[in-house]
Amino acid sequence: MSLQQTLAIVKPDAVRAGNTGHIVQMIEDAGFSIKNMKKTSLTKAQAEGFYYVHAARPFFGELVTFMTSGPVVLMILEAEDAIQKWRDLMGPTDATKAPKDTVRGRFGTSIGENASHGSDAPETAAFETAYFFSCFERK
Ligand code: 3AN
Repeated sequence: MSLQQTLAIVKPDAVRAGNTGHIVQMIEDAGFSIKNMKKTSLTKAQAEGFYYVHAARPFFGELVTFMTSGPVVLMILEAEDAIQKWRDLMGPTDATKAPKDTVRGRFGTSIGENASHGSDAPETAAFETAYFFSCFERK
């Protein structure tokens, strides 16, 4: 497996609760290199575009409302097998079922408010990193 990049988001629930620093520490302790990081607030259009694959899902409106409810922290993480490695560190989507040593297990509260996002495949990682960062910001 070669070096990969993936997009990580600290979601509004975790930023609001003051958990950004704890999550960044978990990321660094796990050996990821943080290639870039920025705090921003997503517009409705940005959130809808980011989650376009879920547009037909019943929870889409709720997801967009939540993702625009406060600031997020966006990061490009780099590591060997970064996509799977970050998903393993986050834990499963439903935070109530996530092990307590994962990001979602520690800081999430439900399936919707689950503290973090991570790309799920090389194609989505390419789309998602480029959605928020230019090629010059990914070196
Ligand atoms: P993951 O982020 O673990 O890859 P996806 O891609 O299935 O999960 O879902 C995208 C996001 O949509 C999740 N992070 C979660 O916050 C939200 N979500 C998924 N399922 C539900 C649901 N049943 N109700 C509310 N929000 C959901």
